[in-house]
Amino acid sequence: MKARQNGALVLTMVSCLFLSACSDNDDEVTGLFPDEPEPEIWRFALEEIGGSVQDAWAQEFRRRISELSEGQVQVEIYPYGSIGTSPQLTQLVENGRVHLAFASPGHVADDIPEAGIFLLPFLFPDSDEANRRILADSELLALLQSGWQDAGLQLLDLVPEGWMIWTADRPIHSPEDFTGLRMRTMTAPLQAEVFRAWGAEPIPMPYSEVYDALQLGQVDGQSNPAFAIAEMNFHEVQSVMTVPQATRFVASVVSNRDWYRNLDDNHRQWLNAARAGMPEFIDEVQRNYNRRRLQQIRESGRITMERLTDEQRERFRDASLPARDHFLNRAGERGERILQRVQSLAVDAGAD
Ligand code: 6CS
Repeated sequence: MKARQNGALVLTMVSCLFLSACSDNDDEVTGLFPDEPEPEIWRFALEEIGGSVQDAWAQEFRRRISELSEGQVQVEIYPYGSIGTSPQLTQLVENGRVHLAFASPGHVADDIPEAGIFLLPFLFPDSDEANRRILADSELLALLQSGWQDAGLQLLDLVPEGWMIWTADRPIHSPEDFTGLRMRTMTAPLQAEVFRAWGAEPIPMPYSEVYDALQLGQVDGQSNPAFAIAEMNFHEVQSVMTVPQATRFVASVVSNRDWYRNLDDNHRQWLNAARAGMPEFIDEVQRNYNRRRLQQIRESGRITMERLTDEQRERFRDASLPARDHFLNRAGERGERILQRVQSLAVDAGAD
């Protein structure tokens, strides 16, 4: 996103005080005739702009809910920039002003320490298929659900968005290369701890401010999946992209916990039916988006691309281990069970 567009995004976020002013909605209209029930509106806030992985998930969910409920439930989607930053969106769900939202661990782990599991590098397996099975594991989901519920949220889905790729103003082949590098991180302290363990100086900031900060030299690098780097145009203001294959970006779809509990049978059934099959749908979408946009970035010729060797990855893996202690300190006994469960599933995946 160009600096000018970014400025406009921040401006919209500040000036858009009324939820209804910035939604997009082209659903089938019901309730025009006196014997038809008024449609129920579910507000759904995204941490990403239109055309993103989160947007694809929300658009598909909206289509499914409208079809299943025959227009009785309409989903209003609020793309990033129309309401607030990620932590503000989570707060809006917690206090019931928004029904549904995306909540990425990189932000929400501040509130929900258990979410920090997704920020730990070199923990989840390299295989996409094995990873999908881990994200669907019922024992793991039950442990995570308790963490989300403690924060007043219902965890509805985990959404894979692709491998995180580092972009920077220099090559990064070893933890030493991070020395003195000001790395933009998401706002949860654990993400900062990961980059600190690698030797970088972490600078937490909202997504909407990253392009300008990179362009103005306030930070030297950032980390995000390829589709996000392309749609936010970070590659225009960076020199080197490094694929470490260290951390996958996994977002959560959340609702207000009490709103979910109080749904009547019909509405809960529609919600659950709409979610069925979404993991397969979105995994295919994210793989296409990431492949296509990485190709576009390559063709732009604006940035060099590098992939770490197995030996280089091993050094980053070893250097990242102190971050696991930070996770355990914050997430406590439940965090330990979550870590053990993921480790045992990852070992099983390796044995396949
Ligand atoms: O870097 C971030 O803050 C954001 N990145 C993505 C891919 N999604 C949402 C998140 O807030």
